[in-house]
Amino acid sequence: MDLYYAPMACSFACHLLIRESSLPVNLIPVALLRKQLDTGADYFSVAPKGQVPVLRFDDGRLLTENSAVLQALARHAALEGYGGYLPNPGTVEHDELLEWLSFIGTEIHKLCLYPLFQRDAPDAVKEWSQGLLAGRLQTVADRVAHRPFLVGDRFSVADAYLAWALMLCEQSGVGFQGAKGLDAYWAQTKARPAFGECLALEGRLYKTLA
Ligand SMILES: N[C@@H](CCC(=O)N[C@@H](CS)C(=O)NCC(=O)O)C(=O)O
Repeated sequence: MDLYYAPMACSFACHLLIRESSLPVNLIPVALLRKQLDTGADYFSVAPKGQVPVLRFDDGRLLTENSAVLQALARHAALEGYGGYLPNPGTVEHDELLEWLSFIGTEIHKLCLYPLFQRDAPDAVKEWSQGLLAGRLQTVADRVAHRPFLVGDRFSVADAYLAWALMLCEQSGVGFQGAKGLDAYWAQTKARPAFGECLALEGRLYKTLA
């Protein structure tokens, strides 16, 4: 399997899950602004949406959309003996996992962070999306204020997606917009060895590719 990813982009969540689970996946960096691979190939020729993440299975099938890719990676990790990143369908935890993936994907990622970091977004749009971010971050903070994980009792794909969003807020200087209750959760997420490895690798790559 191949994962197309871009440094510090939302594909960080997939990269993190791959390192957490030791799933053997080739990581293929994309220069997202130029829509180019390091071979010089046009990224649109691989991925018509021009976005990351994209997962390519060994039979050539492509899967896009972070929530779908994260769940597919977690299912493959379980088949390889590294389960637990995705609760079983039909359980309360699975319902809650879908709820949080959707909240992070739509409310935090696309509503707030995407416009905030789009170079061509008008300043008024950036201000508006930053204004909304505080409330969205407070919603996740309320959830994790007294628990180590978003869902159930172990790190899941929802925590991987949230880890990316919080990492971007912190690294960019946007911060947590006054959201209260994230400190313990964020400290233990950042302390995960796989998180540190992803951040170091993507931080280096960002300087050359972005
Ligand atoms: N709906 C997609 C959105 C993915 C997305 O926004 N990816 C961003 C990076 S965080 C991207 O590829 N941006 C480049 C672009 O939109 O042209 C998903 O959930 O995976």
